[in-house]
Amino acid sequence: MRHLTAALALVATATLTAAAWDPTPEPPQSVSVKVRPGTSKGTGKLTPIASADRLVAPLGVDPACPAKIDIGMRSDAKKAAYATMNVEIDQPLSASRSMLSSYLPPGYELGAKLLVAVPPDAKEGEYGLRLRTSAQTLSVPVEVVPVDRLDNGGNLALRRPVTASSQHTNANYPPCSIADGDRSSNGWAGGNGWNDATGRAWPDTVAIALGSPRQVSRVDLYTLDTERYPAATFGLRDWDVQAQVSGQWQTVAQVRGNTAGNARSDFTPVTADAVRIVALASNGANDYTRIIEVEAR
Ligand SMILES: [Ca+2]
Repeated sequence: MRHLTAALALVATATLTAAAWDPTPEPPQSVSVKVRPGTSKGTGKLTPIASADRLVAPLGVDPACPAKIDIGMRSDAKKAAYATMNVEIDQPLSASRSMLSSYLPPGYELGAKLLVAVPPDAKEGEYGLRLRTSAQTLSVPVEVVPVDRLDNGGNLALRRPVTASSQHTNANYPPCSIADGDRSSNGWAGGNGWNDATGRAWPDTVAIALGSPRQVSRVDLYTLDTERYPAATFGLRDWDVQAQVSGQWQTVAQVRGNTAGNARSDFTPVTADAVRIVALASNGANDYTRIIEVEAR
């Protein structure tokens, strides 16, 4: 049980660190391996698993916010054993790990986040990602697409360039994470949200360039909000929504007294080159700005 205990200890360490008053910083992404119990089918197989059957990896985005997918393996062995899965990816793409391994009891799943980096000179097209155990290979096609041709679901901010007034020394809170398409607070401290670097100093700003002038009439902001870190304590409270129109920033909406995980602002349509959040106050805990995602429509 030594390896499983070690893996569980890593999860426990992450939880303990997160329990501190200041949720910043937390352990790096490389330790986010999770073991989940289940019932073994007793087939003796070790099955690779992935959270999606394909991965879209945008081309030309900030390398601090690579494409990501949950991968793992499931043991249907009769007895506990040391399990290994190899991760292969076609060049010139690169993956954040080449292997996943752990001591796994029967019926258990091991999961981890896989980051897929696309170099700026990569050609668009489909690439192979293969998750290989001794029993089976799972292929997950990776589609490399320029940002202009991403299916953005109407969100004009998706994968566009982000600039912030400050950046935390911990690299797990990059500004580009507020436009990476992941609204979930569960990825906090795992590269899925921006934490500014100036506690108790306001305002903080974060801007998303839209690539070209676009009509915008709605901005949705997702702030940190989990059971452990509720928005009413750790989230953003007061902010202005601004739009850059012909080079000038205009305030188009204001949010005050927010205690929810997300807030929608609707306003008279403007043709904007960029949208910006001017953060004015958080709900107390250490007075940082913590934003998970900003969407513009
Ligand atoms: Ca995000």
